[in-house]
Amino acid sequence: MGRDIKEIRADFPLLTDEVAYLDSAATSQKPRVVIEAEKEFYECYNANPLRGLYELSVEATDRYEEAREAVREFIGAQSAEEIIFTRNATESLNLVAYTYAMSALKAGDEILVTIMEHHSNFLPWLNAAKQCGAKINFLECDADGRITEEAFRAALTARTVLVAMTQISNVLGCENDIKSFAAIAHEQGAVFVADGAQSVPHIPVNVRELDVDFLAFSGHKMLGPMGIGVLYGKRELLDKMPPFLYGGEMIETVTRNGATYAELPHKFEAGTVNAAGAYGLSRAIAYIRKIGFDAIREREDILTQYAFKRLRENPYVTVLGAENPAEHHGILTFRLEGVHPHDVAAILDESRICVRAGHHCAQPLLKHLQVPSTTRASLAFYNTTEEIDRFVETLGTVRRRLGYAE
Ligand code: 7TS
Repeated sequence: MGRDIKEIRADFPLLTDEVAYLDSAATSQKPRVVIEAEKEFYECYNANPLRGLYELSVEATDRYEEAREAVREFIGAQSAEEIIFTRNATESLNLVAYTYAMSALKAGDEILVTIMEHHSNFLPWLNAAKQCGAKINFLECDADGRITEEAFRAALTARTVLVAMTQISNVLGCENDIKSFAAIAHEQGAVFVADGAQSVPHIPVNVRELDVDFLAFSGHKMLGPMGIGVLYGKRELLDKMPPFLYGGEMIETVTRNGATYAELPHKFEAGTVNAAGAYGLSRAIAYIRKIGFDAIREREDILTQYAFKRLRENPYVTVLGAENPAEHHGILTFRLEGVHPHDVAAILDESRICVRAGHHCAQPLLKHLQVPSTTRASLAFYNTTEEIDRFVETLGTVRRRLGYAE
């Protein structure tokens, strides 16, 4: 990384020595340039975008559309019309479920999801399947999160209409080979929906290279503001899909008993949009680009390796997933023998160490792995080995504090 970690941390107002923030998989911290971008939008460009003909509204529109172009370039989409702004990955996935899936599914059709999906990439499909009389099939993984090509081929049937799969698991940190799975799904004529919520912030994701039909992700996990998310969709699919939400800004003409709808992407962006959020996201993308994915990956790998090594010093800690730290993308989900994860998180919180405890919105996976609930530390490039030391050392006191001999 070209820049010193101290300098990088100074870009993030909340990253002080007091707090050890180890919950970036839930939401990342924000650099000052992103926080200020939202303020700048409201101070300098605020008007309702896409509506007014006056200069200020045109400027607001320009900032919004520039952000769309920044996202397009970032994920390698062919055209900006394939980038739909939503609130978050959850809304992006629901958009596809309510529009594409509900129009395409017939009774007896099948949707294939993996067992490791976040509830946001499972419940929209379950709901669509129930509404249409379709069936959900599960693709199971092993304890390391691995899914083989053979298992995938075996789970696909002639009736599989759609496959939904995360690129990186928010619990195990493992990466699915989206490119291969999407190609196999296409051979069978199924549409492939990738959940990029945990991958887009950490690895380069190119939708044309992966050849996915849809990709969903959230701005807030990739240094951007909360309340802005993205759905990428292939133009030929988006064109055929009915609108998701109805109202202002998504129409061409409206009569007493009908309407024609706006062109892409506006067909899917009903009501006043989150232009300040989009502007903030474009600044987040610029920040990530400046640091570079090579440097991000290198640093996150070093930190993950270090955290693994230190956690292994504690004989009561079991880390879920692969043995190899490089397969974790900064995600360390663990159990501390004899202690409820909520107690682990509460004790760590007394020392201002932020981790997540519970089921991580992936209950089917925890059930499959036969793990009741866990604690998760998730790292980003801005973390330090000192924070990891503080975390591991405090974790080392938890059992004694709860009355165990060691
Ligand atoms: N998909 C994955 C893989 C996720 O990890 C999350 C959020 C979502 C979808 C939903 O994102 P949202 O921005 O729409 O909420 N994951 C987590 C997590 O692991 N801890 O808190 C939120």
